[in-house]
Amino acid sequence: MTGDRPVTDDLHSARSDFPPGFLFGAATAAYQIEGASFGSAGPSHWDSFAATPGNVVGGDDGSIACEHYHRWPEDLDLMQAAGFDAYRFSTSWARVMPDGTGTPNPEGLDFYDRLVDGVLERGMKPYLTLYHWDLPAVLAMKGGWTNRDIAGWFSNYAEVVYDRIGDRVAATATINEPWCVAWLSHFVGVHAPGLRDIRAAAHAMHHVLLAHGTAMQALRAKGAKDLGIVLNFETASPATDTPADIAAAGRADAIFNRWFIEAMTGQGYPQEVLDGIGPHMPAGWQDDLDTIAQPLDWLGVNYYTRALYADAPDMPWPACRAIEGTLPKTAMGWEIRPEGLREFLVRMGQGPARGLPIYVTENGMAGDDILEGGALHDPVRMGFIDGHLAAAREAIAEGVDLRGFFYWSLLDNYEWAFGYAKRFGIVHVDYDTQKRTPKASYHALSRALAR
Ligand code: IFM
Repeated sequence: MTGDRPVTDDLHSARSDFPPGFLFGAATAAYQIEGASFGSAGPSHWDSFAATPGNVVGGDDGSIACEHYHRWPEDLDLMQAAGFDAYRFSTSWARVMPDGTGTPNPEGLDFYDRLVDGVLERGMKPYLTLYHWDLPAVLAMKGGWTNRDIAGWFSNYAEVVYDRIGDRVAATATINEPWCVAWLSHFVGVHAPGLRDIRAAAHAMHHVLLAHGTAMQALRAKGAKDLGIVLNFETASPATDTPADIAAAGRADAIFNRWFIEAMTGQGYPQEVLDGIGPHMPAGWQDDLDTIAQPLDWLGVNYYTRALYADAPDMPWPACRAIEGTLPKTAMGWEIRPEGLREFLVRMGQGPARGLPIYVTENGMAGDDILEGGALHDPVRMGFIDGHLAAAREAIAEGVDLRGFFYWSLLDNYEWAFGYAKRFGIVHVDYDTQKRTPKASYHALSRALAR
């Protein structure tokens, strides 16, 4: 068992346990599934990051991935057959605009046009994310997210995508997981562009929000509706109840869970983070706070796990050391703690996102999945899903305006620095043959959606 629930063949939750109109979906992202080598896409900074020895397990890249670029009808058929209501996907900036700016790639726009129509034809709602990390390499060479010009580059790209498919998508998120775009990629250094530089990180932490706000303004000016953003949240627990560890967890919480939502909802940046990165911020950042605080129509919450932090006075700011926890873990080594989902939904719904519809835009786990006799039994994932659906129901019972739940991910796919070594899908992908095999969790979810 896991996810704090006993495992049976069926999930405990059913569609009928959720409010009428609640959306169930699955999520993917362009670079992780499409195959970046198809359709005249330009190179992205993930291609160059992956081509650099030591960055990605096995040196894997997204050039072929799940070949969704060609196999999307089969993948959407799987979604439809499971009874999903919505498909969350991303457009690739490098596919749409190989040069980052300027003339779009007609093959790229045609692909997303067909995809959106395919989602609609199958009776599902398309949920678009404009940026899920495939920054055109040419823009990375100009400093990428550390360059203030990215606000204009991004909003031009957003307008191009809107002009082509904006009339048919149910909702649009500007950016997926700005914490990963900025902090994980420029401070921790494990995602492209792989920097470990507090000044670059501070600039990216600000510019990712400036780009969001600028694109929101540009899209609104075109009449776009249902605009939001997808943030990832991770519980930051103190390793002990000492004041020092509690303060360390507070710093981690401010970086991960407060910086983005507080700025976007007009509260400015948390002082706990400015204490560290303030001296490295771009000049005049205060003047951008109004642009950043554009009204949102909805908030996407991605939740996977929690982390434990101890004070580390021997280290520079933020002087936190991650401590291994003792809860059951996924194949990523991430602790399984469904109550964290309820906590974040309530924290957002009763706090900065009060009054906004909220979606769980990602939740899922990587498992040690093995195909046996053409089938894949993944009871741990079923327990994980069950536990998190129960947490979502509890949040709704506490008054959170939760409108939907997207499982991450539909397919096993390219898990960034882990290459193809981690499998999050409810559908198994054989990367040699591209054969898709629905896992037991897919079938269990499908039965739950029919009940
Ligand atoms: O695969 C990623 C996804 O791209 C963004 N959210 C977390 C997932 C699992 O690591």
